[in-house]
Parts: sequence; C-alpha cells; structure tokens
Amino acid sequence: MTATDTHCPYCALQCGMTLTPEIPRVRLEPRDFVVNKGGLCAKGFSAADLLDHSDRLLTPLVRKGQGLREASWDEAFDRIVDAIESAQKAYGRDSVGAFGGGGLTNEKAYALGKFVRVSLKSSSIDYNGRFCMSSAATAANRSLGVDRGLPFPLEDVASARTVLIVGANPAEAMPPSMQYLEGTRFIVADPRRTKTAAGAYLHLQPLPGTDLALANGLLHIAIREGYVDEDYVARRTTGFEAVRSATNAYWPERVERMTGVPETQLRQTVRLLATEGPAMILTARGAEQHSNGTDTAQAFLNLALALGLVGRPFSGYGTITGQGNGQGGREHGQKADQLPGYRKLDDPAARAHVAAVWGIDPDELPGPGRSAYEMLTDDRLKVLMVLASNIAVSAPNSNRVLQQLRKLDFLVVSDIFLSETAALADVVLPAAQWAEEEGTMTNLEGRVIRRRRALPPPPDVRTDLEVLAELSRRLGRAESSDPRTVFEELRRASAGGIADYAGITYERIEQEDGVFWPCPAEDHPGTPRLFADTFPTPSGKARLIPVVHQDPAEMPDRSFPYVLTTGRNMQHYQSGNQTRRVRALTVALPEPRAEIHPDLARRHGIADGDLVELRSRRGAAVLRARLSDGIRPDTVFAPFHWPGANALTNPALDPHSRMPAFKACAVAISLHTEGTE
Ligand SMILES: Nc1nc2c(c(=O)[nH]1)N[C@H]1C(S)=C(S)[C@@H](COP(=O)(O)OP(=O)(O)OC[C@H]3O[C@@H](n4cnc5c(=O)[nH]c(N)nc54)[C@H](O)[C@@H]3O)O[C@H]1N2
Ligand SMILES: Nc1nc2c(c(=O)[nH]1)N[C@H]1C(S)=C(S)[C@@H](COP(=O)(O)OP(=O)(O)OC[C@H]3O[C@@H](n4cnc5c(=O)[nH]c(N)nc54)[C@H](O)[C@@H]3O)O[C@H]1N2
Ligand code: SF4
Ligand SMILES: [Mo]
Repeated sequence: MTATDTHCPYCALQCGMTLTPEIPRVRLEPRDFVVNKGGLCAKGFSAADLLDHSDRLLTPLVRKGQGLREASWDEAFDRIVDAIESAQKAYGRDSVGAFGGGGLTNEKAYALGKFVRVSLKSSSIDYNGRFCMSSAATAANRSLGVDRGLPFPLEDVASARTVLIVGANPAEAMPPSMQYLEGTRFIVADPRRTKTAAGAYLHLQPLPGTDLALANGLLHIAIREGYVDEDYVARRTTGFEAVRSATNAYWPERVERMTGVPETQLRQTVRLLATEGPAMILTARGAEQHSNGTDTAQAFLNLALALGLVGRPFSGYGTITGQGNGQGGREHGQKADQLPGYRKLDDPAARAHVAAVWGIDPDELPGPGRSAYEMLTDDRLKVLMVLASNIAVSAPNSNRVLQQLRKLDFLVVSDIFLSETAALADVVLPAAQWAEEEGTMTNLEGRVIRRRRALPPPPDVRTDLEVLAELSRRLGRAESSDPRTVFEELRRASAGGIADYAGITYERIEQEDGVFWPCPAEDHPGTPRLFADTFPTPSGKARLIPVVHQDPAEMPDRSFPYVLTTGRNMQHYQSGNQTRRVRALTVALPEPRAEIHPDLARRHGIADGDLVELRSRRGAAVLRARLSDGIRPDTVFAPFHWPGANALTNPALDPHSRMPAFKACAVAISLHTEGTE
C-alpha cells in the first residue's frame, strides 16, 4: 500500500500527516512538515476515524414527509434544478443562494463563487468565514491594504522576544503551534485562565468586549512614555495624529475601570512590547467576534504600527486564521462582496478581468450580496445550498436561523455526515472527504499547500466539484470537475489581484513545502514576508485609523446579569458534526461544560457537575457546570461544539465586517432542577 503525504482535515495549522490505506483501516501518522514538525493534536491523530465511520452519508437523500429516504443522484439533481428554476422564475435570481465554508479547498471555494455568480446569476452567497475572520480581515484591508492572517511564517514567532496574544487560546485551538511560543515571553489577554494563559509570562484578564479600550489604553501609555517609533510613524504610516487624539481619553486608571486589567499590568505590557523586542501582537476570535470587532482589531494594529513593529524582522501584527482553508476560503469569491484573487465585486476593473476569464460580459456579473446572518434571515431567500457548514449549530441566534431554514422552499446540504443542518434539508448530498480528493489549501501563514488523495471515495459519493459541475451542466453551462483544471483557471482569475496565485503550480507546492502568495509568476519565489519596504495601499503607507470604545451591543442588567462568552475546547471542532462522532474525542470530552467561577456558582447554589440553565433574551440552554477559579466571576464561558450555546448568542453585527457578537451577550443563570444528578 502506498503512503500519501497530506494534511489534517481540521484547523488552519494544516499539520502534515501521512496516510496509508491498510486493511481494514487507514493508518495515519504525523509527518515532519515545516509547520507542525511532526506534531499533531488529538483531533488530527483521530481524523482517519471519519473515513470509514458508520454514520457516513453514502448515498443522496431526499425528503419524504418528516423523514429522508435514499435516492439516486439523478433524482437528487432533478429535484434541486427544479427547485432552483421555479424559485428564480417566481421570485427572481437572488432568491436562490449558497452558503460555503472555510474548510473547502481553494478549488471548491472558487467553483462555488463562480457557480452562484455565473450558473445561478445570483448575488446571494456568503460563507462561514463571515463568522470567523471577517473583522480582522476588514481592519487589515483598510489599514495595510491586504489581509493575509499572518504576514510572516510561523517560524518567525519563535524569534520574537515578546508576543502579545489577544483573545486566542492556541494551546487548545492549535496545540502544535505552541512550540513556536516556547522561547518567547508571551502575554495573554483572555477573560479565562486558559491553558495558553496558564503558561504565559503575564495574563491580562479583561471583561469580554473591552479589548478596544485595552488597546487604546496601551497606546496611550506608549505615547505618554515616549515609546512611539516617531521615525517609523513618519516614514511608513499616515493618520497618527488623529489616533493620538483619539487615545487621549484612555488614561490608565480609566482603562483599568473599563477592562478590569490593573494599571501596573498595562504599563508592564507596553514596556515589554516597546523595549523587549522583537515584538509581535496576535489577535484571534476573542478580540474579533464582537459588534465592534473591526475597530478592536484596528486598535491593536494602531498599537503595532505606532511601535514600529509591522514589517520589521520577527515583529508585527497578525491574526490567527481558524479553519483548514480559512485563508484561501476568503480569497476566491465565496464572500458576498468578492471575486477571485481577493478582488472587489464592485470594482469595474476587477469585474472586467474576472468576466474575461469566465467568458461572460462584465454586466452579467451580479453585484455584492448580503452577509451571512442577513442572508440566512431574509425572507427573500427561498432556496439555499449549504456546502461544508453546519449553520443550525454554528450561526448566532440559532432559534431564529432554524426557524428561517424551516421556512425555506428548498434546502440542499452537502456534507459527509447528517449534520443538524442536513437533517432539515430537502436534499442531502454525500460529499467526498479530505483524504479522498485532490486540491489546495492555504494555511494560516498564507502558504498554499497540497491536499492529496490517499484513497478513493465510497462508490456512490461525489466530490463537491463534481456536484457543482453537474448542476452547472443541467443549468446550461459547462464547468470542469477536475481540481487541477479548476486550479489552473483560479490562477488566471487571481492573476494581478491582491491574492495572486498566478505563479503557483501543484508541482511547485510539492517541491517547495508550499508557496506563499502573492506569487505572480512561476519564476517568482512567493512572498513569505509582507511589508518589509512598503504597504500595498495607494500611498504605500499603512493607515492608522482612530477608533473609540463602544460597549458590547448587549450589556448585563438586572434580568441578565452576566456576560456570556463562547469558544472552543481542544477535543472538539466547530459545530462538532465531525468530532462528536470520534470515540477517542467524545470519551475525552463527552458533553459541553459551562465554565463558572465558584463565587458566581455559590450565589446560585450551583456545585461542580450540576446542570445549569443559561438564558438570554433569545433562548435558553442547559449545560453541566464546570467550576473554575480561572474565569472572571462576572463571565460565563460555553463551547459551541454542541447545539445550545448559539441559542443564546446575540446576532448584533459589526457595522464594518457584519461579524456577529459571538463573544459577548447578557445571560442569567440558574440551577436546572429537572434531571439533575
Ligand atoms: N480544538 C479546536 N481548535 C480549533 C477550532 C475548534 O473548533 N476546536 N476551530 C478553529 C477555528 S475555525 C478558529 S476560528 C480558531 C479559533 O481560535 P481561538 O480564537 O483561539 O478560539 P476561541 O476559543 O474561539 O477564542 C479564544 C479565546 O478568546 C477568549 N475570549 C472570549 N471573549 C473574549 C474577549 O472579549 N476578549 C478577549 N481578549 N478574549 C476573549 C476565550 O476565553 C477563548 O479562550 O480555532 C481553530 N482551531
Ligand atoms: N457561539 C459561537 N459560534 C461560533 C463561533 C464561536 O466562537 N462561538 N465561531 C464561529 C467560527 S470562527 C466558525 S469558523 C464557524 C464554524 O462553524 P461551521 O461552519 O458549522 O463549521 P463546521 O462544524 O466545521 O462545519 C463544516 C461542515 O462541513 C462538513 N464537511 C467537512 N468537509 C467537507 C467537504 O469537503 N465538503 C462538504 N460538503 N462538507 C464538508 C463537516 O462534516 C461539517 O458538518 O462557527 C462560528 N460559530
Ligand atoms: S492543530 Fe489543527 S491541523 Fe494540527 S492536528 Fe490539530 S486540528 Fe489538525
Ligand atoms: Mo473560525
């Protein structure tokens, strides 16, 4: 049996692994790839369990009354095309839409964006990256002119001396990445003493939703104490004076009151960042998934720019991308306002370039569509195709989203298991998995890598590319289902764009341990490090943009006195549709736990292991309590890997990125009496 080198199906670290199809099972071994250097987490180690899992979807399913029954592909396609055609006839083109995912390969993300704009001629498309990366991406685009999560290879982190990590828990979200932090002095800002925070040099414990005030407070101190790199600011940035005035009001005592972070810790953080370089600032979802997420990411960017960090060796600002192809997934056109190559759908030159590659008139391209939550809750959407996302569990305010999914005329879901979303569908399509297909992924560093086929899919299972090509054919357009052919077209469509893949080939990726975009030509080396000399903005300079703190869209009050924040556990992945089926992982963590401080628990008569009910203005969820003195007494944490947490969350959207406030809403808590052990 031949061994195939490929990558983990889960997160953006894209750890290298080797698969050997053996009888009866596929053997999975860690691989010494440059990023993970042989490391894997428990999810990666057990990923082969997904391949021959007894729950796998092995044939299309179609709705029959309250249930689903097996059907042929032909019947499934017939039903889908009928639904598309009748909805578009009755309600217009935009009544049919798609929802994609950051787990899709570049080829599939590209093909999905093209399918909706060209074959469906609809503007209705968005994807789960809206719920993930959109705030940091919006801030980076407007400030630096480009959004590549880490603008440097991960190995640069190991050469930094001070790293400020805001709202990220890599020890659980990307365990093998911790090797790069080992030799650094890292500071963690997190309302919980996470596994990451426990190993930190300094742990700042802000109230959820106050990171913007924290960042402005740090910059205020940097300015007062003379740490601003005046020369860098003058040569490489614009807008500093406005930011200086905007941070005037963030004096340390006030910031301590707003965030709960003691003034001494604020001063120590600034001193370390400014004098113990090289220094980096990294943010992730804890800072970004807020109704002011874009401005919060901006505030940290402002700080990094004022200290002269961005573009310096082993220094800078980055955001930690989440999903397997979270980076590539946001470059090739599954976002509502975007065309391949990270082009803008409302830019005439971009439209002309992409339309030429697609062989259509630019006027035939629809305009920008609505963002994820807005599209999912809009009555004008009648037919929805979901590829690689379990929105019934992962979208905010899930009761509202479920209600809307049930109201649709027709729902199509492509997945590998019957997710909570697929269970509501009119047609379910069984998709081939990571190890059964070819394609490319772009990891958190902007490194384009190869996903390789180690074994064939089960006989009646198809790849998403095959599904999109067949649907296009039935709608009157020929499209390729071959990943290499699609990638060749993607290269041309992205050429000259911000995320330029024109010089990247499958062969180069193999020879070079991946290729970093932008890579405009085959003889171009790729771009591991951005911003050394210039920024891709019109002036060549980075823009500092003044931002002011705003309270989270929903604040605690008498009825809902605590702040709920949500996030991840090491053993489970996202909506849990994959990892909740892996035995080793469910044995390690069988059910969601609400993290509660013992003081808060005592007030409500709650003991460790009790079932508690959390209530917000939108819904309720029952979880088992885990008492921990590592969390703030005014904050409750719940993972979203099971249905429940998102019944509570607030869909208030950031005005710039349309990111919902997953990380801060107001809840009440009480002991759940029924069924308590
Ligand atoms: N095990 C596992 N790993 C994963 C995933 C998974 O589902 N499971 N998903 C992948 C994906 S898609 C993503 S996006 C990444 C996410 O990776 P992370 O962003 O690291 O994960 P989260 O747990 O969502 O949030 C990080 C931390 O933010 C803290 N936090 C909450 N509210 C606030 C706040 O207001 N301010 C601050 N400063 N911190 C706050 C939480 O306590 C939490 O510890 O992980 C990736 N890796
Ligand atoms: N409360 C709260 N909610 C959150 C977050 C949070 O921190 N708190 N985080 C948000 C973030 S950062 C993210 S990224 C989202 C993620 O949330 P989801 O988008 O729901 O993520 P997954 O659970 O990974 O869903 C991927 C689905 O695709 C299937 N799948 C895997 N590979 C393929 C494939 O190749 N083809 C097809 N067709 N299907 C495939 C999987 O089985 C799974 O059902 O959740 C968001 N929701
Ligand atoms: S860290 Fe991410 S990529 Fe690496 S093994 Fe774990 S889930 Fe897979
Ligand atoms: Mo994510």
